[in-house]
Amino acid sequence: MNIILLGPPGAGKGTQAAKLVEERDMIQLSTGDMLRAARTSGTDMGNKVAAIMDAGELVTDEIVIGLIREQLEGDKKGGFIFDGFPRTLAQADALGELLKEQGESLDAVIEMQVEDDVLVGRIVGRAEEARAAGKEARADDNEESLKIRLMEYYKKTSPLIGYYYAKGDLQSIDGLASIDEVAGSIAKILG
Ligand code: B4P
Repeated sequence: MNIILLGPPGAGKGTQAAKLVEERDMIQLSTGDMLRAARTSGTDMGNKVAAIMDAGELVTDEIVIGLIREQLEGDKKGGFIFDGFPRTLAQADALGELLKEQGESLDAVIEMQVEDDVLVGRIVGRAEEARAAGKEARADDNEESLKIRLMEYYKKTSPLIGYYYAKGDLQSIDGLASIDEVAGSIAKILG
């Protein structure tokens, strides 16, 4: 089973993907995590990526599609959870092609709906929690970068809702509920 978790920053995509990995032996492909790993590599690509992410903008399609392509060639276990990918129409088209090349298909696109003011509260809350624990907060977890992340989402990612709806793949759920309730809604879709 291959699924996409779609939603604005802080919608809980990473949180739910981690639960699915535990419960269903699926593979989480989080482009956010891959890019955060790349930025610590000290390479030219890593430095370029760091500046884009900290500003809250989207990294280029070419880089992100390349990262996903590499992962699809490995072990597939219980299937892939695409967490934070695709984020543009070009990425969605590329994913369709990549899955076809692997003889795979998409089983569901789950849109997690959460209002903007709640997203701001979650992201700022995560940054405060990290600092309280003596850790460094994510460089893009601040109100200024979040404004840009939300603008990027509405401009470049939200068109994917119509794209997958037209293909008959879209399922929308309430992402405002508790983490366990959201997990329950996803479980109902996946069966
Ligand atoms: P990501 O790492 O994908 O992060 P995100 O969208 O901010 O978070 P997510 O929705 O996973 O929320 P989470 O579960 O963490 O992207 C970061 C950056 O990477 C992007 O801005 C971009 O620059 C770059 N990037 C990534 N993918 C890209 C792509 N495909 N193309 C181009 N650029 C790309 O949850 C957030 C918080 O909410 C947590 O504290 C969590 O505990 C809390 N929470 C979650 N669910 C909750 C619930 N139900 N109730 C209460 N709190 C909840």
